[in-house]
Amino acid sequence: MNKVEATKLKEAFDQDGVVVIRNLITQQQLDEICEKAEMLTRKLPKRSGKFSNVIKGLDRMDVYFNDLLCKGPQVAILEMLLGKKPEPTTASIFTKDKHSQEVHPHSDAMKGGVVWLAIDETNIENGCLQFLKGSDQREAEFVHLTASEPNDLSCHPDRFECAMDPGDTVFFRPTTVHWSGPNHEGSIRRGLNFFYVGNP
Ligand SMILES: O=C(O)CCC(=O)C(=O)O
Repeated sequence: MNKVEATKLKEAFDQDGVVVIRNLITQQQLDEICEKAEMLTRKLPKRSGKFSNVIKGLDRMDVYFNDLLCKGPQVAILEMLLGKKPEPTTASIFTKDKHSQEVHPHSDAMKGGVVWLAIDETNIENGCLQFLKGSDQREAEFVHLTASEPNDLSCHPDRFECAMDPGDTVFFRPTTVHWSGPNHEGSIRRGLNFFYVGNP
């Protein structure tokens, strides 16, 4: 990314609290990430119920994910966007292959940044991420939202539907309201999520 592109990206991030970079990670890297994640998650006991499709702490289970969290290509970009060094918290995988696995509108934390890497193609049909642009600058208005309670923001004028191809990566402030709807298709929709919110 050259200086002009970086400046434009930072301007968009400062205005909207969310930006997408297309094709940040190659298919070869994605295949490696998938293989490592599958090896780890296969060993874990099966869970059921709300958010059992989310596996946090991959960085503590395997040094590969810790390296990715601390030294992956997203880190320098996030540093440029935030204007300071990101403080790594955890890496998680969000798998969605069922209608019921929707995540309602919420914010994650008060400071830092979040990076979400698309492993599979994601669109409105299989429950892509959606955002309210600029909501990070209106925290008080959205403070009541929680991921476990439905709140219909589908007609909100600032809604941004974040359809992505594998390797595309979205950067957002934890206070930018976001959610993901049901997976109507049943096709697998995985995202690797890197939190940089310090010690929340
Ligand atoms: O991957 C998803 O569906 C939701 C991700 C999310 O809500 C988050 O990163 O806080």
